[in-house]
Amino acid sequence: MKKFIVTLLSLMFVISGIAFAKDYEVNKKAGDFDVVVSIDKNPPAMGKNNLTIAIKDAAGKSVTDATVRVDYSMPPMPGMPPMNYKADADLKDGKYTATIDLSMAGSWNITVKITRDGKTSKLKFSIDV
Ligand SMILES: [Cu+2]
Repeated sequence: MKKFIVTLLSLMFVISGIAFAKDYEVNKKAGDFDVVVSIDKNPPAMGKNNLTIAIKDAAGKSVTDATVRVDYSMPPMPGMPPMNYKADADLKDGKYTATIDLSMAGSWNITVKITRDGKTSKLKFSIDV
């Protein structure tokens, strides 16, 4: 009986582990683009978080010829100056990837800037760390 409970518990652990492993996902428009931003930590955590940014144009075609940058910032708090960082995204397997390093717990504002043909479109969201 004890063995059965242990098996059951470890099985539950595995199942919840799988449910937890799903990326944090933001699905939004940036200008005419449909953008899906996935973060490999869910919820996003202090330290390094890897972002994958999938971009589609109005026709539903993957965009791979853009320049993508991620700006991330924390608004000023008492005793802390405003923090602003940027990360350039690289194209990998048809998607853009960037790593952000969150140095502090709290609310962070993320802006994804997509530049193509001299025009920049932005997408904004915030995360709680
Ligand atoms: Cu802060």
